[in-house]
Amino acid sequence: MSESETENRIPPKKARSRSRMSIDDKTNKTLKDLDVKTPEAIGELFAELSLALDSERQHLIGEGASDDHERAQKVKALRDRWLARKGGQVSLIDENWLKKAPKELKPTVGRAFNQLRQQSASVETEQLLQDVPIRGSATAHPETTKAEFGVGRPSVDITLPGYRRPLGSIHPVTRVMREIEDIFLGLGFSIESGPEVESVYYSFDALNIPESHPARDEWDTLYVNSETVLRPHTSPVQIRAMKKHGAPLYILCPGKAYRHDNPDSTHATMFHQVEGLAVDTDITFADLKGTLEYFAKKFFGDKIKTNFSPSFFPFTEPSGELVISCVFCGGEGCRVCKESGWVEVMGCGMVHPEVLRHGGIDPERYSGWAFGLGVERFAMMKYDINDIQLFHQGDVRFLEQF
Ligand code: FA5
Repeated sequence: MSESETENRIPPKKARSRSRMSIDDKTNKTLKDLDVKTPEAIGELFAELSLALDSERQHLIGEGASDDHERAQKVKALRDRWLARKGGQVSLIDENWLKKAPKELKPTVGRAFNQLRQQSASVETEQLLQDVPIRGSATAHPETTKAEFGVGRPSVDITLPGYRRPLGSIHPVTRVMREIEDIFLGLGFSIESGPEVESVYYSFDALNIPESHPARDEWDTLYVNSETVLRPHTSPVQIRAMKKHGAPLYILCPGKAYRHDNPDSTHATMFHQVEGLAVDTDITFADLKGTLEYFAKKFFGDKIKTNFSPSFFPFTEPSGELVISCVFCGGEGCRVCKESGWVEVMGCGMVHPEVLRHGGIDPERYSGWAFGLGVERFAMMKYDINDIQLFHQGDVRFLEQF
């Protein structure tokens, strides 16, 4: 290796220290300070500047901006860094390098400077605004944004959350009805349904309530004509199911019922009932008690105590009411349970032999139990709601709580 080759490979001391300087350091010095004396060294120096300009511009484009405001700020910062009249890189080069260049190097510096000035047009505000994208913008290229909306107008931001349609929720009555169904489905019962516009025969006569019977008044309802009514309870489904399936039979009949009751906090003219019916050989009142006690504990919780009080329904004999310890006071006594500690929750009893006969089932061979409960009243106890009317008013503020 010759000496001259060695000299070429090791840069002079000043050149070495120059290579460690930042661009700003260099543009604040003269070519003389930088020990730049040859056209090659000038070429290298401007090449370095050109590279810096391009990489800073590319960096900004790659980084993008989160919105128009940020883009305008970033664009201005880069533009000013290179093109500001006072202190911009181009202006400093003009002042420190070109104007102070030795005569013999001026043409070389001038040419290189002109090239850099042309290149620096790429950091002019208008140009940069086109090139720097807004992150997440639906517009693939900011050029399109400019063409479509004009510079400065916001483009579509696909990162913004969309408009959500509010999701509905299951109505508390439906929720409670399904909960009751689930408990009985688990016991092997199946679901049965019947018409809401029902014949007088199925609503009353077949249930052992002849026309002259005073109990018809109790279930006074809306008559469509003399033969047809809006059913006042779900019990007609019992007869229809017995006729359809025969015995043995274990069914649950959820559905609407209608009565000519004055609306108040516990009465509605339309409400929901769930009817239960079990018909088999050797069915006794003990089966009824055991099943309803199991159901009440499943629905209201294990702490609930159950009891039965005598009652009357024309279609059951004997008849009763399932009574549970008050869910509000735990049996201590409160306004809801009228200080008794107990509340009646559903009518029930052993299916009357006449009713089995109307259903085409031999009462000598089969026996059965039945119950009927009001779903709204169960929901009121479950969710501590004090007005039945709330269920039917469709107020979203009430319904969205479930
Ligand atoms: C009956 O409707 C019987 N069919 C129940 C039955 C079936 C007994 C099978 C025996 C064997 P009752 O009229 O008590 O019974 O009504 C049953 C339940 O419906 C009541 O406990 C109550 O929770 C509810 N209910 C009655 N009327 C209304 C009303 N106007 N608004 C809201 N719920 C009501």
